[in-house]
Amino acid sequence: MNLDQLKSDWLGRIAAAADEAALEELRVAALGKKGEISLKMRDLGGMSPEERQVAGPALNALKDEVTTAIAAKKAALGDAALDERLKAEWLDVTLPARHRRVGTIHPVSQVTEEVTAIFADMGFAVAEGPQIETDWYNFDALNIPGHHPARAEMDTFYTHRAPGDDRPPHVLRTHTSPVQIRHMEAHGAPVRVIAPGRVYRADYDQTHTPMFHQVEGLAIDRDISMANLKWVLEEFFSAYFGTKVRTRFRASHFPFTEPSAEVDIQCSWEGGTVKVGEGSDWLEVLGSGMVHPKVLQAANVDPAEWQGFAFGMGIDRIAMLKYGIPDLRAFFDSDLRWLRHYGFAALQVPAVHSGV
Ligand code: 2U9
Repeated sequence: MNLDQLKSDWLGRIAAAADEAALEELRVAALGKKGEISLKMRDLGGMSPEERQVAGPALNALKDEVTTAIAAKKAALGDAALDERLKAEWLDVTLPARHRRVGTIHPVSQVTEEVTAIFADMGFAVAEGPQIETDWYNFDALNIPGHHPARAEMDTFYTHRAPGDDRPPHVLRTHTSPVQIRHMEAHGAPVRVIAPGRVYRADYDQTHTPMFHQVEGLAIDRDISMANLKWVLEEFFSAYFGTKVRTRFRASHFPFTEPSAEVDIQCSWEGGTVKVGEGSDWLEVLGSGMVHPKVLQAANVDPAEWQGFAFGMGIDRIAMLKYGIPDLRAFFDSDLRWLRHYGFAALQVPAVHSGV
């Protein structure tokens, strides 16, 4: 047998293999169980020892060479296939990214976060409740009985009742006060909560929208006074506006507080713009007072043991003041240009109010 011929035959066929499948076929044909080289190895058994001594090592060397050539060809075919893929599948990472519009945080959301963080710092938790209320929670519990002019003044939205359904109608809450009644009913005293959220009044002009946002606060304990109220409010406004803000209390009247006070903050008017925390003018921003004993009673809190203050202010209003937004109605127009201009980035920026 001519091993040199056999070797150059196989090496030539291996070198010419077009792909990995063809190469595998060659491997089986040469080295498989019934492969040409394997069969020749089997023939060694029929040889004389002298013949075998010559043919054995020569056949083994041939087998090794063919095995090595197949492995080398396999690696070369793999490299070539990878080169082909790399050529076909390239990606230009320097191309500009596809433009994506990013949303903004609405000023009302931003300010609600700021207000919540400042009051949280003073130990106030956030309470929430339904926006559709019974007239008991919205009015009666707050010492606003059926005949009280405040019910008419508030321009309340009433839900529709089918003819014959004589249950009292529900209302869209006109303030967040019912939240605090529910909170006292559920948890009793002492209390330290704020209630931010949407409220509804049938009113629409340059300074009123039928839906707006309030934050109310309630602190009930054994010895809470108007002095605590004044400190908390000055602390709040100073943190919110980022400068020392003085407050002025004017006697007022609300059904749910006694005594009651409207609160003004110090400001200046120059060139048609208002600046908070400086000057000698005053701007009304808030209503407040000591919670009326009848209101505590309605919420099952004993007014002989507990007392405290409450306050309420418009979130939209203080957002306009801090961020110089001129028209309230634009808040709820969903105009993208307005939202991009007055909206906030969703990044958590370290600040007094952000808790970072
Ligand atoms: C309970 C008891 C009393 C909340 C209060 C005001 C005064 C007030 C207005 C501010 C501007 C509403 O958004 S606004 O129009 N609010 O003047 N709110 S005292 O009194 C409460 C609340 C809850 C249980």
